[in-house]
Amino acid sequence: MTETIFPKDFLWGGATAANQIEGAYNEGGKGLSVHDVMPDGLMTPPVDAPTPDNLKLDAIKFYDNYKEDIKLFAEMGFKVLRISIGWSRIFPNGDDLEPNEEGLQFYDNVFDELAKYNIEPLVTLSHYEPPLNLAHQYDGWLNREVIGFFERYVETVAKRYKDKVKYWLTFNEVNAILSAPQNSAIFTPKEELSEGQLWQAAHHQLVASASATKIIHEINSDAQVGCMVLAMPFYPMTPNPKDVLAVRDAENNNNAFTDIHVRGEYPGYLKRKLREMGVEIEFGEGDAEMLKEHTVDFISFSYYVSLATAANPEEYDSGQGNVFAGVKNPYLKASEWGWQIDPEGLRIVLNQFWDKYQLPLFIVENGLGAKDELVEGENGELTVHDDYRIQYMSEHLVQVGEAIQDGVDVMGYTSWGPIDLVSMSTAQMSKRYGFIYVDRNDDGTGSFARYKKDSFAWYQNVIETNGESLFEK
Ligand code: BGP
Repeated sequence: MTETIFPKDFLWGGATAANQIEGAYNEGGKGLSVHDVMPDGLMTPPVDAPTPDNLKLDAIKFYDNYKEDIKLFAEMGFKVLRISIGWSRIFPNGDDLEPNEEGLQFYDNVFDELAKYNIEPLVTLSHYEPPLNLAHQYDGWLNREVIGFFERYVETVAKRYKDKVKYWLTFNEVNAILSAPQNSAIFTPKEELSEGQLWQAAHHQLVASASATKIIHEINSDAQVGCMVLAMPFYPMTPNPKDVLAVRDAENNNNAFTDIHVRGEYPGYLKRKLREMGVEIEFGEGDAEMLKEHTVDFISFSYYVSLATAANPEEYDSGQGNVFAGVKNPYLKASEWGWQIDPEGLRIVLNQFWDKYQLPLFIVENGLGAKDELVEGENGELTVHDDYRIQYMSEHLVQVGEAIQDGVDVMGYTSWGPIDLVSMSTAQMSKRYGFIYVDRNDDGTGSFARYKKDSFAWYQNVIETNGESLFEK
């Protein structure tokens, strides 16, 4: 192939999470995870026990259909598939002493299936699905003891999959713990939590992330471990320096997490913020050394929206994201769920990360949640004409190409939900991201059959041409 903008070993693929695709919530020895009792995602508080209206209990039945689904990913030419390991499949209660062999076997099967097609797994250790028991017995990551349970889980899977998995991510969107603590098994309502408690829980995850990095590196020195943050550029509403400072403040809330993962210590602006809030983080023995000595190999992030902000945000309309909100940007259009669409924002974020850290970057989530209509195609097959999704993704990928030309080191791109899955924040099926349509509706009806959308062939062509098709007029 002639020289292309995207590097020749660029990792093209898609990204998923166990609780949003697998289903089989009580099969194979799996324990309940927090989303098994969150029938409305983040919209309403968790309930006591699984209820039939919770679409995640069956999700899209990847647990049963993984071979068929991986075959479709291979047909698109995927080089990588991001999955998460359901922690409660391996340690049903989180605090068990021994792992569940059936759960371990399931991921062995998935990795073996991927290997058949030379698809690299990219594995998230914790994607918003900690065992429910950790919420009930410990209030999740608020409790330092959970670090030890997580380490046991990480050691188990890192050993088991040593020869099958090279790329690992520790916590999905680790910075989101401040906004959506229930995803970290903290069921005390957010209104009742102090800033100090939220940052202490974040500290526990940061230490656990460094410890996971250490464990994985010790078990396999070729493995690469990345942090995963929810990335989002903020823009000032005006050139007023006060608004520009408000942007720095908003961005630093996210930057703190990458700074600690990459530089191994709390940055000055965070120390100051905590001091001014009267918060003193309790560092356990060895925490500072753990953070310092076990930094990450690369940075991965999700990117869906940018937000604007101002020194006086209450004077403007608010903008949306699934876990963060800000001021609405008058220059951007929004998705049907109100998320503002900003392809250039992706180039900006890539450049910001690269300028700050000079570490390889991996875009591990990006995509458009939209309502799709299943229609009859030219040859009588069922399909979706999702030109809106193709447009969204082309525009974003072109900006990735721009960033690469700016000199940014980008390892890969995994679009969110390459196959329709259950939404994290709203728990809907109708918020579809996939290249593959799954016949399942918000009321739970549907055959679970898979159909290729127009975007399927489009992405296949993008991968086949290593991105060059994006630039053809
Ligand atoms: C990210 C999560 C994913 C995913 C995505 C889309 O924050 O890491 O799990 O779901 O957002 O959000 P939603 O599913 O709410 O549309």
